[in-house]
Amino acid sequence: MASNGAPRAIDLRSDTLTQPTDTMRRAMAEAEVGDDQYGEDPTVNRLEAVAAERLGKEAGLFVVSGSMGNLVSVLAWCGRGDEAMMGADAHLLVNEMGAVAGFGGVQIRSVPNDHRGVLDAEAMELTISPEAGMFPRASLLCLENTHNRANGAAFSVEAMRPAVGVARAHGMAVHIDGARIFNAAVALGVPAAELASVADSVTFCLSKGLSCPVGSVVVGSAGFIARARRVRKMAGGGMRQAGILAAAGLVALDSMVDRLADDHANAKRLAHGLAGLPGLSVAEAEIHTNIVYAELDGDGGGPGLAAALKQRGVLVNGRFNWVRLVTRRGVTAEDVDEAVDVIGSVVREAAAV
Ligand code: TLP
Repeated sequence: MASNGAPRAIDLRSDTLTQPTDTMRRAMAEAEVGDDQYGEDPTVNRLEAVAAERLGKEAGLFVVSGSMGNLVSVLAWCGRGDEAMMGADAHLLVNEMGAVAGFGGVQIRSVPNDHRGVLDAEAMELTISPEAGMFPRASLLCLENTHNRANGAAFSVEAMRPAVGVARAHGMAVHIDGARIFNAAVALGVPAAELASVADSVTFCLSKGLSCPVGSVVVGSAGFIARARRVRKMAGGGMRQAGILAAAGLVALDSMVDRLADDHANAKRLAHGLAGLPGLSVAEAEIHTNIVYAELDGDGGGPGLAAALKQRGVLVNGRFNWVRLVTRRGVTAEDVDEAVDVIGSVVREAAAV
């Protein structure tokens, strides 16, 4: 039961729904704080330093969200009219309100990515314009690791190398939207710093599987972070006694990374359960982190299935012909089994009519 007496929903809409832990709440209450815009919040300063160290970079910048981290990164690398190249399914392109164009005059140049989120390096090569008077300048490549729209695909350094190689050959900087880079690191069994090593900058989120209430961190060289800090201020993202929030981030980096493996095991369990159901396709063998897409036969059934499941207490996101299910702290293996039972009964009923 939920606290209001209603039956508890199994909420698989996103890992952004994680609640802060008791340890986080205590750390937040006790955090030593100061005015971050004077560089005087010791807890923010510590979080930025720890995050940079974990990702193998010189410096870090605490921002309110993953979207803001990507925005300040792109604007710190690109001038107005420059191109930021990325896959057609990139979160930065599809889900971030066109912010880099809206605020920074940056043109997004999309290149095809396959269903695993892998960029077509040949298409990149053909898309990058020569350095001549009438073409936009391709300044930045943005990768996404894990890839949200590709069943949370995790990319090793080897998997990122072809696209990065093209970018480097053309003098482009490389940014990773690593909202879930720690999921990638855990799934691949490598340090996050190894994955970050191919890039000049990385944004990662504290407020998803890592369970913080708010926040992301951008990391990169000291010079890049100084530019990003100015853009953050321009975007209204300067903070004051933000150590209250950063304190949760320190707890997350210290103690919430390894447990992401539980979410990955639950996602595999979920994909296995869904793969046997009629009318749904799930790429079971491709689930390595915490995101599962189930495609419906036919067109446009995603929102209808999400609405039918909501009636039965299972919350998922549905668009077009798919539903997305995300595992996270607070969703147990039993919840997964129950959700599969509910989804099974709904799709079987639909198949029977
Ligand atoms: N993703 C959210 C929604 O916006 C879709 C989710 O529920 O998955 N990069 C990636 C790869 C993301 O998945 C997200 C959030 C972000 C950036 C933006 O992070 P926030 O929500 O903190 O701005």
